[in-house]
Amino acid sequence: MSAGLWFTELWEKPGVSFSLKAITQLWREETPYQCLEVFETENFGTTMTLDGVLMLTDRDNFFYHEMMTHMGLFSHPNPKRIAIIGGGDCGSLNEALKHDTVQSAHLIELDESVTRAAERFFPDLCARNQDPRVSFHFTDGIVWMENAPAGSYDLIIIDSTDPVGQAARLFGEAFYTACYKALASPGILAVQSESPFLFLPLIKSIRRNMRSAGFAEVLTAPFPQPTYPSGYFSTTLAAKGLSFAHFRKEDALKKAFETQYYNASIHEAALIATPEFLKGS
Ligand code: SPD
Repeated sequence: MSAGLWFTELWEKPGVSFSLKAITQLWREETPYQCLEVFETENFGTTMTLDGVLMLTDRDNFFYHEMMTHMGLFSHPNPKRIAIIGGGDCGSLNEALKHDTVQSAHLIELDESVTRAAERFFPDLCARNQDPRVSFHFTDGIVWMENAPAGSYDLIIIDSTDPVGQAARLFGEAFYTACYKALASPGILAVQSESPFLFLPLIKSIRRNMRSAGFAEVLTAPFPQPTYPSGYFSTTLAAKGLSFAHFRKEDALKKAFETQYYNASIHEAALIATPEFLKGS
């Protein structure tokens, strides 16, 4: 044990916790939706938590945001119109806007306070917020997708919190059906699908729900995420009118922007190197 200020995220089920040594608490706000806190930590930089659950740290958010965005963007032949549901910290938005093909990016976040805090404490993630391709919509993402014109997006990214409370609906068949309709063909839905090690039944239900919603192909790509429970996370993608086997490998190989984790080989590996325990779901 060691003294000082620690942030601890505790999960009664499956009985795990994760802690980061903090230097100071920079912000605490009861928003209309949740408790938003920002800490300066000893080794992971600035960290945002929502209702006691870690959302991102300066140091390791690149794994998550790069895999949540570039897998889908390089799997689509010409992704122009994208929507991000959640993702108010703007990390996924920042990555997606690195793609020149993107002509419009709608960020639909329920809690505006998350974006305001990100602008203040995570300026790097918000570096592209003034890009003319971006529009912010602080409203319910489920209602937004239910009302979206058919075929209006090429890629929808669900950068949500965990499937607890209201957010659980973002993992259900009804929502995926609304996304399916809002997607053009070809079109891709990319969702955060939690830890394959701790929450495999959830991943199976996500994949099942995607298929029931009409998506022909589903791909789960695991990746490291040191500060999420188990240190292992995943994104699950669903395809409408395309196959994940044919991603834009050449474009990924000569991408005109830097990444810290994603590259063409990581992408290819996700297609061919499925861990045994993830197969068959
Ligand atoms: N267990 C936490 C999972 C949170 C996933 N979303 C993080 C938001 C980062 N943009």
